[in-house]
Amino acid sequence: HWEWQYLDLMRRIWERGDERIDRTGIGTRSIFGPQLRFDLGGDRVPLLTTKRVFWKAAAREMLWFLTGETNIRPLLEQGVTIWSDWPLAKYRQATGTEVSQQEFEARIVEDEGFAAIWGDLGPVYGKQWVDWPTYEPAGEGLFRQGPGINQVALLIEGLKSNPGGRRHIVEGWNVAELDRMALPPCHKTYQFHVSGERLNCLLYQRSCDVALGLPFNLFGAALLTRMVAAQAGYSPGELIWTGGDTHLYLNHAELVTEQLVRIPEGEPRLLLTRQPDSIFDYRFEDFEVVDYAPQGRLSAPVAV
Ligand code: DHF
Ligand code: TMP
Repeated sequence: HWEWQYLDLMRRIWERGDERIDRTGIGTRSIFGPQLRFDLGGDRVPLLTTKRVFWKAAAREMLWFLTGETNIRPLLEQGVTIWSDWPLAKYRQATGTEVSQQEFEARIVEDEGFAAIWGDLGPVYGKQWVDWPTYEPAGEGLFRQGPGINQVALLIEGLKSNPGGRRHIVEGWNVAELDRMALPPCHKTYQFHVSGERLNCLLYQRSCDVALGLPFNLFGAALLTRMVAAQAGYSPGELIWTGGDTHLYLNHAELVTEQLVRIPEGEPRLLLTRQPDSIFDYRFEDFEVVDYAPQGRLSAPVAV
């Protein structure tokens, strides 16, 4: 079962990872540079069965990236709260108030002006993916903003016109704008590769929270690859995931201990039930996961 790769990674980090102090102050055990491989053929999807993964939130997040949106408001309108902690921390720090997460989220949804100020994550994934900023010379050593670059649209075109290309990349790491992002991108580089009729994807994730982030990131990458393949006219191939600093937070001990005694079972599948004209026209209702009967939910605190 493919999921042993995930569980083995988790065990290896927990038993043999270097203990280190991280940005959040929680502390992690960490290894550098592991890889996971998964075959997306036959509609198979890397969705963990040893705990319930909220794939619907991951799917809505991926669609949100494709809209170019960087404000958490549209996510919250759909009940997706995975990005709330970072704007909330900023708001609490700036105002010195102890607003609850629920109150903060409700205010973002109800108050557009408030959301514009406090709900934005800066130029993160969506912005870089579909509207990477450019600059044009405007004379006298000055520059003005040029038209944004839609990397995802160019990717689809490139895959169709030049299957042998070695430059099929979507990049989130805009060095010049990192300091304006709430979090610099973790799943920062997606490279695609055509092999016969099949489309492979390699995701490089510079930093990976194996217990909370990785299950979402694997599903997200699989969904993106499926949409790109469908739009460029290929069948889904292999998903290869590579991590940089790949870690478990020390306060995830309970989750790790419980998950490592569970046995993977079943083979969930992801169906794309409609073929829209463009990759930007997918709707949440176009995705269906079948044969997913995971073991119970395992929750753990997220390090902010
Ligand atoms: N920071 C850290 N420390 N780890 C992350 O995984 C992470 N992920 C981010 C932003 N910053 C991060 C964006 N993605 C959850 C999952 C993904 C995610 C953020 C949070 C999460 O809390 N998952 C829980 C609850 C899911 C839910 O209620 O929908 C889980 O049990 O999977
Ligand atoms: P860092 O920016 O200091 O590396 O912290 C980011 C943390 O968030 C780190 O634990 C990795 C985790 N993360 C994921 O694992 N997946 C994600 O998609 C995101 C956004 C973050």
